[in-house]
Formats: sequence, structure tokens, C-alpha cells
Amino acid sequence: MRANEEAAAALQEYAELFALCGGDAFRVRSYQKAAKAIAGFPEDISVVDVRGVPGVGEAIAKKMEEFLQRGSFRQLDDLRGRVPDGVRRLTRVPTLGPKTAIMLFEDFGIDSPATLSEAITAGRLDGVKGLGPKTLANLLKGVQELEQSGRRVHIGVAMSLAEQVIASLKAERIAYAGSLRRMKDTIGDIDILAVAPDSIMDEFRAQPYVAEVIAAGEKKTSVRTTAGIQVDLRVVPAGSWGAAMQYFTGSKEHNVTIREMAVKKGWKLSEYGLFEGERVIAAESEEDIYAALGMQFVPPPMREDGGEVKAALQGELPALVELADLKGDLHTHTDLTDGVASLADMVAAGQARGYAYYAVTDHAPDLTMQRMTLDKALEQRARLAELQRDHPGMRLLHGTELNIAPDGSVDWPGEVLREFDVCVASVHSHFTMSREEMTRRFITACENPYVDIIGHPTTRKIGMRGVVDADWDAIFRVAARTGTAMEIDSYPDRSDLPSDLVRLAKHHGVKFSIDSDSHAIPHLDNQRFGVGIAQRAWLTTADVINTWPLDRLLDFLGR
Ligand code: DGT
Ligand code: CA
Ligand code: CA
Ligand code: ZN
Repeated sequence: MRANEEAAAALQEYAELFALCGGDAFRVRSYQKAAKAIAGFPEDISVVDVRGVPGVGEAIAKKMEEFLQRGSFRQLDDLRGRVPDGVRRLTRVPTLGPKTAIMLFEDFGIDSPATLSEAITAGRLDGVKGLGPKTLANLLKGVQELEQSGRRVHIGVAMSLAEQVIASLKAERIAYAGSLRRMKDTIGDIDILAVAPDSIMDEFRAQPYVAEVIAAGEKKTSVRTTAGIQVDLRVVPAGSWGAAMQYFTGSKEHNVTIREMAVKKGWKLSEYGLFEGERVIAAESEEDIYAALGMQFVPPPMREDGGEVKAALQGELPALVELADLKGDLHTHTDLTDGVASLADMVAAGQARGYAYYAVTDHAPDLTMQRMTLDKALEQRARLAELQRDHPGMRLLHGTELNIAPDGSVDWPGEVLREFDVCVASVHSHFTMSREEMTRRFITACENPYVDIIGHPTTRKIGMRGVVDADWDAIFRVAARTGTAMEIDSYPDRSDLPSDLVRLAKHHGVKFSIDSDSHAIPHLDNQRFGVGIAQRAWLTTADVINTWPLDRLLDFLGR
């Protein structure tokens, strides 16, 4: 829901500016919480009263109503004027808080990640109070991460934009290709193909999401959207649809290999078709092209020139896990901790998806912000047991998301953990330990007999925080031995584990759980992104514990 997302983004920005101006931390949190609730609200707030959203009181509702009318609100305009752009740019550096940003700006004239990196490298910040050598090293690393993430966006942002573009245009056929179709976790630009009259280009340029036309041709138009993302629209002949999809889906490396095969047969493969001289061998359908080359159809997420061509020629491509194979979700939150929907509503949403099982895994006490207690967890367990009666077809599992402390221990002792149906354990703090310490930390968690799943293992947040440094080979070896699953957290800015580490873990014999890590009902849909990661790593249902029937899953969980 676009209105909800945009209003939530404005409120989130307001919360950040408010914090930068030294605003009360309690109010900052209540703005952030309301922003999350609005983003995750299942109804369109431009249609229903925003006061119906949990956590939205009168003051926030007024701001949101003004935003819906004119795209901003007075208090946001004020703060945008008060906080210099330089300070705002600085706070995008991971680990750099508002107080430090203001100090760097006022005392040293540092007004961007680039000037910060120069100042650190030149030693200009050596000996400054509060900025020890370790802090400076982390800031430098943060600037590098920010630069690397560059202009790429995570798949969640790209997918909703691509779907919006496709819905906005009239065409006989229209689809996205490129890295988005390959389900990469970050996307450079969005490639859309259409079979349509030439007038589609005028229609495209006139869309409200277009900020700037980069290149306008008869067959291809490139624009930059208001969100800053480039979209390429290409019109292709109906008879070449399959060849064009094949060509523009890529990857380039996969296509080079395929094209060489065609050349060896004395043929030519282009975006218009597979040809022998003038004769068309295949062009209209992608399936026909792969078949004519004597190979199995290669699913787009596998097209990375990572052995898939050879396997397809030998008829040995694995049957990839698909979204429809998932029988449940093993990592979800409710409003008992930082979710925004009630237990009953989340469970009903799981039921509506036709799950065979559904686990509720709210945060555990060591994440002190969430104010969890054992009493609250036990009370939730009792309520879940009551709800179970209303959902005879779906097994409700009472779980928790534990915090892995720096020494690898978790929130509760064995006798408490034992009573949960499923324990996810995750790192939520102390991200910058040494490689050895971090490796030991994860291994200790895997060796805990009650830890079933390691949640979002690398802890990365795309564009915000990189992967923690650890010896993944060593961790995966232990996980395989102890029967601890690794999570594929499907929340798109996490996408964690990333697909290359999934492939490595599979090599060691590790099993996986593809979870949504939902904090709101619409997040349940994110599992499709986790399935994309799994497919890029060649996983089958044998590798993914939440495709298994309930009995086999319970066996794995060992309760
Ligand atoms: P991105 O946008 O960086 O996330 O990655 P892609 O894979 O979407 O790359 P992009 O947008 O540059 O091009 C889309 C696809 O079009 C690419 O995967 C393969 C195909 N393609 C584009 N340019 C070339 C080229 O020069 N040679 C070949 N063989 N294929 C190309
Ligand atoms: Ca692209
Ligand atoms: Ca492109
Ligand atoms: Zn977590």
C-alpha cells in the first residue's frame, strides 16, 4: 500500500530529525513505532481513518492527514530546515549516531561520508575525545559499506516498484527481467520488457513515479524514478518475446556461455531469437530456446554461470524448492514485543495462507528494549493453546527468538528453553567482535541443545550494516553436526543468509528454515524473497525444514 509506505517513511524521517535535534527519546520511539505500525497496517490509510492504527494518537494522526493532503507536514518541514544536510548525510554511516554527527559537523566541518573518511585517513580525528582508534576504524568501515551499497537497492524496494510500473502500463505482454527476475538480493536497475504499441513510451514518461527521463528512444526508454531507481523499458516484437526475456534476464555470464554453445552448433543466439542462417529455430518462447540447445530449462535464479549450464545439458538440474512447498513459518513476532499485530491476528493470517504449522517467536528478555519476561511468555503460551482450538488444521508452535550474548549463551536456562516448541537464536548486539570471538559465539549457540535455528546469521542490513566477521566454514561444520538449522531470513533488507553462504552451508550438510521474521501481517508475503535466495543456492525441499510435514519437523526440533 503506497500511501501507508510513504506516510510511514515521512514519519520515520521526522523521528530521525527529531532525535538529531535532541528530541525526547520516548517520543522518538513512539514516532518510530507508529511509523512501523502504519507501514504494516493491512488497510489503506488514505481510505480508512489512520486513528485505527495501533500506536497512532491524535497528534500523529493530524500529521499523517496533512501528509496525505499535501505530501508533507508542518513539523517535518520545520525540522528539515533546521538540520543541515551535511549532518543528515553523516548519520547514514553505520554506527555513527546523531550526537557524534553534530559534533563532527560543528567542530570539524565534516559534512559527508567522503569528508569523514578523508579526515580519519589523514589522522585529523586522532585523539578526539570519545573517538578511540577502534571507533574510528569502525567509522571508516561504515563509510566503505555505505559506498559499496552505492546506488543498488534491496529486492523489496525494487520488486514493489517493478510491480507498480507493470500495473501502470497497458501492454499485450509485460514482465520484468534482469537481476530482479534472477531474484538477486540487491538490484542495480529494473529491466522491463513489453509487447505493446509504440505509444507505451509516452505513457511511461508521463507516469507520476518518473522524476527524470535519462534516455528516450523508439524501442527503449530509461527513467529515474522519484525513489532514485533507474527503470529501463524495452518494447520487443511479439515473435521474439522468449528470446528477449532470455537475453535481458541475464546474467551476462550465463548468456555468454549459452551463446558459445549456439555458435558451436553453427547457430546464432540474440535478443531476437535462435537462428540457423535466416531460419528461426526458436524465438517466441524461452522454453523452446533451451530445448533447442539440448538442455533443461534453467530457472532464472540459477542463471549465474555457476555450473547450471553443464547440469542442464546433462539433465541434472535439481528440482528447486518453491514458495508453494513451504508448509509454515518458524520466525514471527506479535505486539507482545516489537510486532504491530496481535497474536490472534497473526495466527489468523497464517491460517489464511493455508499453513500446516505456524510458530510465534517473540523476543526474549535480554533485548531489554522489548521488556519481555518469562511471565509474559507463559501467558502468551496459554493464549496460544486457546487459539489452537479455533485452528484445528494448523499446528501452533510456541517459540522464542533468543539473543546470543557475546559468550554464546542465551537468555534463559535449559529448563525454560526445553518448554518452547522451537527456539530461534540470533545476534542483536556486539557486532564488531574479533573473527575468533564471533566464531566461538556462534558455535557455542549451535552447541546449545535447545537452539534449533540461528536467526538472520550474518546480521547484515543491506545499505546499513555489513556481515559480521566470522569463520563460516567452522560454524557450518558445527551446525551440521548438532542439527542446528540456519535461517534464511526473508525480510528483504536482511536477506540473511545471503545465497553464497547458503550454498557453502549446504555443502557442509546444514539444513535451512525460510522464515518471514514478520513484524506485521503484510510481512508474511516476504517469504517469496527467501525462496529466491534458496533457489539461487540450488536448495531443494530436502534442505528446507519448513517444507517438511509436521511430524518430520517435530522430529527435527527434537521436543
Ligand atoms: P543489475 O541491474 O546490476 O542488478 O544487473 P542486471 O543483471 O539486471 O544487469 P543489466 O541491467 O545491466 O542488464 C540486464 C541483462 O541484460 C543482463 O543481465 C544481461 C543482459 N545484457 C545487458 N547488456 C549486455 C551485454 O552487453 N552483453 C550481454 N551478453 N548481455 C547483456
Ligand atoms: Ca538490471
Ligand atoms: Ca538495465
Ligand atoms: Zn532478530
